[in-house]
Amino acid sequence: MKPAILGGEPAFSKPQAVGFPLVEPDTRSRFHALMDSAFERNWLTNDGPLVRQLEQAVAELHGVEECVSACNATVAQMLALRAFELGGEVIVPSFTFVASVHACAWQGLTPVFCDIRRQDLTIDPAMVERLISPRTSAIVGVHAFGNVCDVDALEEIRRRHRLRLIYDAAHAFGCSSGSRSIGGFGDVEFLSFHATKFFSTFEGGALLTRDRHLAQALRNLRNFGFAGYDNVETLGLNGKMSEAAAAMGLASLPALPARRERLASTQEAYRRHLAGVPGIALRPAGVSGRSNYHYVVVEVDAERYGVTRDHLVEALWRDNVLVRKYFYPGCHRMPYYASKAGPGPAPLPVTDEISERVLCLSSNLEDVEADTARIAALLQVIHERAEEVTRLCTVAAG
Ligand code: T4K
Repeated sequence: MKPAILGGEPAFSKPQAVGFPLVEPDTRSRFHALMDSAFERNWLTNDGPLVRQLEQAVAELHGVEECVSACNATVAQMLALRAFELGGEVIVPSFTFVASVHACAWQGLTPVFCDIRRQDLTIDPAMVERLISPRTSAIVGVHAFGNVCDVDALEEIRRRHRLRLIYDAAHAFGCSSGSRSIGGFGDVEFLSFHATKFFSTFEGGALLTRDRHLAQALRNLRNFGFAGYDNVETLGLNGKMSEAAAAMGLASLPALPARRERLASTQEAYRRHLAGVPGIALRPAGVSGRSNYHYVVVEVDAERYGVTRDHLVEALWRDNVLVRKYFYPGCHRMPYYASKAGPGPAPLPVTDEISERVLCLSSNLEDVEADTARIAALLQVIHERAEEVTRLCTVAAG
């Protein structure tokens, strides 16, 4: 096999994406039937029956009392932060999708960046403790790649310091910590139903909580702050999910168990095929408990592998393997946050190191066994011809 960067034909004729929508033939027909029902009712949004049905299904799936849907996870997080009327500082990991931090900044809160733990890439409770100041009002933990945070340690810190605790569960649909499902941890957790997620409603998200009063406040906030007709009690926004989005969700739900199984076997196949490639380590999924196996995360040890993570990404893209550098750079290194006045964040050595080394592999493969073998073979040849690959990448970069 000759990688495309060395002059070979691309290993894949079609792009192999990291995230991908789940649209089985049955999903389409269910979606169309549900949309027909919405058209017949002539009810397309504003807390419609499909939205309610989806909320109930997602709540039951996670064993939690309340599910409040939203138009996406970013807005869901903003609603949660607003519901608690937070001010001051929020402790948030830098190693996350930038939305987790932006949602805080949009609420006028100051994000205080925290490092992650090497073993599961989730927020480091020991450092959270050190970052708490008199201005701290909340902690946002991120269940990165479906690994659930150290919820017990964070709960203990939150109680002792009387803080709010919010979990970004954008990656963690159906995941657990031991035998405890996500959904009931902290004050509230929020999911993303973006098209590239394990479970999708095109765009969408939801807040899960055990607190009935909080759920009602969130429902009011997502509907412009209305508490009944003509009665605006709070500064709300439009965070509603449409019936079309809910129809997509309801149509997709039955396919989830098979999707999870397929993703689990994809991880397993990658593990087997990548085992012999020097300097490439598949990060374990489900460190905390049950996983949805949606993200296949690989760590590149450039010294042993011979090619840097960035050059590897460049080479794989030439072969139509559209791997992604989730999450690079750490949010604290993004120009918007790095340019903020002030002393700057505390050193975040694990975030800095990990964000230079990880990448997510394609998991939308037609033939799991053959395609993971082909991607692993590409990685092996790129390693064997490291010098040439590096030279060609460097030349291309100018
Ligand atoms: N917190 C965390 C930890 C998150 O990861 C995210 C979002 C959020 C919060 C916020 O959630 P939302 O507000 O979005 O609900 C993507 C997603 O847009 C974003 O939702 C996701 N995380 C993030 C990790 O990935 P991009 O800019 O990298 O996506 P994009 O357009 O490059 O697509 C990724 C791959 O998926 C491509 O290779 C193409 C493929 N794809 C994409 C779409 C949209 C498809 O095959 N079909 C599609 O329809 O951000």
